[in-house]
Amino acid sequence: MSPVKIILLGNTGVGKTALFHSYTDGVFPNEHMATIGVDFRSKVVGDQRLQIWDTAGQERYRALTGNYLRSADFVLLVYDITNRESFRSLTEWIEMVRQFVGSSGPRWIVVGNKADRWTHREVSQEEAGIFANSIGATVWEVSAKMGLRIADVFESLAALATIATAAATAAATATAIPTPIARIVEPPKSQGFFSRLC
Ligand SMILES: Nc1nc2c(ncn2[C@@H]2O[C@H](COP(=O)(O)OP(=O)(O)O)[C@@H](O)[C@H]2O)c(=O)[nH]1
Ligand SMILES: [Mg+2]
Repeated sequence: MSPVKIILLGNTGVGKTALFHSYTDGVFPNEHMATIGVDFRSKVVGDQRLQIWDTAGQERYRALTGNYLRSADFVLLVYDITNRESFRSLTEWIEMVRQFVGSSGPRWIVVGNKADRWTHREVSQEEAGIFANSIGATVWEVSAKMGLRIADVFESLAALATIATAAATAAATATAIPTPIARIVEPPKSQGFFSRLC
């Protein structure tokens, strides 16, 4: 089965690399590790293999990131709940993706990171919900640092991918059925084998 391709996008410093390591290694990286270009890891969840791509938010890497967007199944739009600018930038990230993939783009998931710092919150859950709704996305508040809801986010994507695969298989089967049925119900020809026996 082909992997479910998931790409993390968002401004530098929102915690994409921390989310990536928190989920794939189960540890929160102690030091800020500058991401160069892109990095990916795979993880098996149930019957799905997730391929998760971490990207650098710097302007100069955006063109590079674009090459990885066309085959993405899901884009995680990551912002920092304590940084309004990172939330505001999500519309620019969406625009950037659309430039590469057009309107038939990937499914969006809005992820507000650093929920452990909720006392410094600059983005309310309500506005994040309204924004996510406007782009047909689900929304999560997580903390890479505390490991809060990180696995839930990725497992929900595996579940969505399983549903999508089942729906695609059902659709393919449904279109394959009419031909044999049409042959079975076809009335026997009068000049056939049986009519000659009589
Ligand atoms: N308090 C808190 N800090 C975080 C969290 N996730 C990441 N950070 C910190 O935010 C900074 C930027 O994280 P990084 O993963 O490098 O961000 P990236 O540029 O989006 O990849 C680092 O100092 C991280 O330790 C979190 O959930 N809570
Ligand atoms: Mg990074």
